[in-house]
Amino acid sequence: MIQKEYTAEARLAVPELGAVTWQSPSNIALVKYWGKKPVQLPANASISFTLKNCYTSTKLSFRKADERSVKVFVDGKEQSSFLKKIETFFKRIESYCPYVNHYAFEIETENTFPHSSGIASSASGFSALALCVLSIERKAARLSDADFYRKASFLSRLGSGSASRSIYGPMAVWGRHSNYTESSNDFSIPYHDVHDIFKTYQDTILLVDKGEKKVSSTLGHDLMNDHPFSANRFQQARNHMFELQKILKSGNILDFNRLVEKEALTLHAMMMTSNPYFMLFKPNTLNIIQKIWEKRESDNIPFTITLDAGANVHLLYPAEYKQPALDFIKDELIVYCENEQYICDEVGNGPLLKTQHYA
Ligand code: 2P0
Repeated sequence: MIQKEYTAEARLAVPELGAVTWQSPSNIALVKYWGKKPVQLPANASISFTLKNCYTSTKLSFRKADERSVKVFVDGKEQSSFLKKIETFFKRIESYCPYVNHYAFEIETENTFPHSSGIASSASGFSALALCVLSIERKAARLSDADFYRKASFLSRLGSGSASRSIYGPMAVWGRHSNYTESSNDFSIPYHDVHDIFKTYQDTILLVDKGEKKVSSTLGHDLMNDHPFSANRFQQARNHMFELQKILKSGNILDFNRLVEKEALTLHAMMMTSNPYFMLFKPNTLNIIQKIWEKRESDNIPFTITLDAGANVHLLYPAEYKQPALDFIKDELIVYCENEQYICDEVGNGPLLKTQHYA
């Protein structure tokens, strides 16, 4: 279904040429999106921390042309391997942004985090690209800021579901949930009803395995369609969204830890029990989790782990525990990280417009 409110006029006076650069962050889900319906609609609502240091910078240059063409440069080198996903994105958005059919595009993109590090680059990458594309429309259509970000989230979702959440900081909710006013399956909304402690949260990402994933997230989502536990899982996620709302407001870290870890382990349990089953955990994923749980017990530090669709462990904690956390990582966890690598990140405020010019 084409939704009229997201559709630009076909005869919009968009610029002849120009270039725009956006910086957009990755995010880490606390209640996970795992399972979807066509096109890019979530089976359950999800909520995430927007990150600060892990981001994609994308410059989109455009010049009017008879038909669309796209070139992609990653770290300055032309890369055709991303073209298929990007073309699918343009195909999905062309009914909402008809002007994309009449430009020659050049996309220059780079990430602050290492390539193939297992950090979700589709979230930062597609949100940055969607923001660039929509910037072409913004002036001509006189979009308000609120409408601009909402449509950017809508378009990002069509590139990658989790990308819709990267548009807003410090937290974002994607998917309709009766307890979250104005939440929608079509786009994310910013979430601010959060105790100050959670606004200081650190996310240190322990890189266990930087290799290419054996099973893509898109396939993992598909496997939820015939999953024997899917109905229970989606109900659990809905309940978790309800419970987390109260926890975020109250600042109860112990309840936060229990819920966030249950979500992470359930995500991977779904993978291990789908048909065909698969496992993204590595031995060092478990080694790290065990060590963190022991440390939490012995030193009474409120560490929490969460996981994305991969082997890396996200260690979450309030900023006041940064030094003990970094000491602990250096002393005890780094041995389990590939090439001793980890990334220090924290909750951030969302995308930034870096440059723009139009003619
Ligand atoms: C999430 N993940 O909520 C979940 C948890 C990974 C684990 O969304 O097919 O790249 O592009 O919509 O968004 C990763 O899946 O999937 C993901 P598509 P996406 O962040």
